[in-house]
Amino acid sequence: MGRFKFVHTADIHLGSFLHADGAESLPGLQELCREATYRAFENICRLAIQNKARFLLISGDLYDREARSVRANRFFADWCKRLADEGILTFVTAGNHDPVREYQELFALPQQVHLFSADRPEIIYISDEEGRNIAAVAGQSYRDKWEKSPLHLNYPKPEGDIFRIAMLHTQLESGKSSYIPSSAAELAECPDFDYWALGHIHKPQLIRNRHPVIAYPGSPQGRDFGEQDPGGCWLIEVDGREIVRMDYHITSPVVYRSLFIDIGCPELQQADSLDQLAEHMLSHAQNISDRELSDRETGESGVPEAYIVRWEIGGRGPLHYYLKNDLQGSGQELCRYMRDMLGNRTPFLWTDSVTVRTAGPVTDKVLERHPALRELLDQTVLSIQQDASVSKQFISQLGQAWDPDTDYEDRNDARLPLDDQTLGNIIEDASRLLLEGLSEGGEE
Ligand SMILES: [Mn+2]
Repeated sequence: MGRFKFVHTADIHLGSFLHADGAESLPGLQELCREATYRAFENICRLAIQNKARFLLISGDLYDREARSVRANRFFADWCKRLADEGILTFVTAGNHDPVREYQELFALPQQVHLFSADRPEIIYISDEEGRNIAAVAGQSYRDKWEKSPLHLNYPKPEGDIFRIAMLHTQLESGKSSYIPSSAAELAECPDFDYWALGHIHKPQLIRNRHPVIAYPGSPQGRDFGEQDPGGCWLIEVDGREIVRMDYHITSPVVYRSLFIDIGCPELQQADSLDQLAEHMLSHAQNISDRELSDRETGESGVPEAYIVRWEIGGRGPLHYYLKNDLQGSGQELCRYMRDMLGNRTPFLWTDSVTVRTAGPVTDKVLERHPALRELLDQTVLSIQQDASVSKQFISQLGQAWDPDTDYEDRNDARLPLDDQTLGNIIEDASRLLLEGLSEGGEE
């Protein structure tokens, strides 16, 4: 029985540019935003080499339609050669962002690389140094940006008592999915495979931790605030038909993070200037990156190198009176200050934006004095959150700018995505304005 290691990645979107507001003012950051997906892939290849992996699996979306470039092709070809020199095979299935119809490698790839066909399912056998088969990998590529048929149902059945892998780029949604309809239960029941190497969902997830194991590696480098977890890949060790070890390794040089500061927290309750708020933000930033670094036991050396941070200042407290006359201006000034203070440390932390959405403590007093008003307000908020028809009516009144369909793949860039958190913020702002209006009208 064979003992070997392999690496599983997907959704690299090689060549994509990371977005960070104001990055153009800092050449080092702009460079990092341009290089991050390349660096993440390089970290994956180095991990495979260091651990003497037998092969690397890329389960779709190696490239991104918009970002595909001569450089991305060259970079991939170069790394495939280095992997091949180390005896490491590379298996690629094309996904919805790099379907075979648009797929073209501009540089020759070594024969140790296999791109699965879109015409039919294939199965490839992998042998050890003595020529004995140790594993089989089944897969099929997307031909077009949508793949509505369950390709995996036609995967050939592997032969022999060896480790059997199926690669699949799927949303893991049964029914009418445009990205290979399938379900976790269906994959788990399939007796033909020991490991489902999935791709498409950008968040790392171990869907099933017992035989057959089902896992998404996630995107090795997030590209915006919708992808806040540090990304990486799976390093898996197999003995015969069993996975004996499975570790997630962080590979992303850049991590996106939303941070919330509550002006009602004990440290800020007595604050009497915006300096104290700025200081509080600085110490918060320090704690975040320190904690992240110490937790990162399986991270590759040198990652993450940078955090791109979006701050939200909220809650109720006296600091509101220092902010309220110019909420937007306060946010911009705090943003400028944080960029100046945090740009020169390692890992460095870049402030993308600061949004101020605070309320004065007076609103609490209004509510205390009018329990019926509190109840009415609470009821209204609850019914918007829980009653689908009320929620729909409320959203329709917000106007055409908002798009409640927040599916990552089919997003309409001309409209603003209205996710649950944004909707919650709008409701909170409306409640605050209502209460402030009441208190200014003599209620205090
Ligand atoms: Mn995809």
